[in-house]
Amino acid sequence: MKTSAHVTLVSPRFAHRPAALLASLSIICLAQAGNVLVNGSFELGWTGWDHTGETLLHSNPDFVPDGSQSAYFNAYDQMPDGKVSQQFPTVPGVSYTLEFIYGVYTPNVPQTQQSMAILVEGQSELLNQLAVVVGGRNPVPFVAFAYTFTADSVSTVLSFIDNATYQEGLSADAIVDRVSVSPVPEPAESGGVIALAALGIVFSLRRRFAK
Ligand SMILES: [Ca+2]
Repeated sequence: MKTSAHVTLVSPRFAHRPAALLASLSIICLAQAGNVLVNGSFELGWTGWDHTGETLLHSNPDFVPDGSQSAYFNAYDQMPDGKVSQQFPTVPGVSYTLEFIYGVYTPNVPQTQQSMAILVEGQSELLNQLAVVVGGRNPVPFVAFAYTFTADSVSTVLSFIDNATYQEGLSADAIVDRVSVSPVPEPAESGGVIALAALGIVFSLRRRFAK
């Protein structure tokens, strides 16, 4: 199973690094252009998503890193058993980038670490990772995560599963937003860039020999 991951802190450390934030957002925007998920930012409620356990939609701007709604896990100190899933079409053999924002609101116990299980299943299990963050408040320290997986069927299911214990879930709520799954650009597309570069070299050589 070939997977990779990177995380990007969205706030608040980017506050003094606007260029880094811009670069990060540019990458995310490019990836979201080919998003195969429906309603990845939960702006249409649960449309496209299945949800079980302690999950709800939140519209308080403090808990919404993208748009006007987010998926909220384990509110009101309930058992952290929430699961949010979406089934989406895939092309076997094609690699996809999964991106999302995850944060934990800890009003009383800052610095509490929590994790969310990330599961991607086609015919086989394609991705099984724990996204780990440190909670906080004012603002919630949201983190952008990215993983890649390669599809093995025409239909794939992505699931976010609250991984907190009951004790960890007390006074700590998880938030997921801006979820996207986008195909990784084919080599042919990057090949076009290489071809353009080669044309430039040929043009340059012609000019030199023409003198
Ligand atoms: Ca949203």
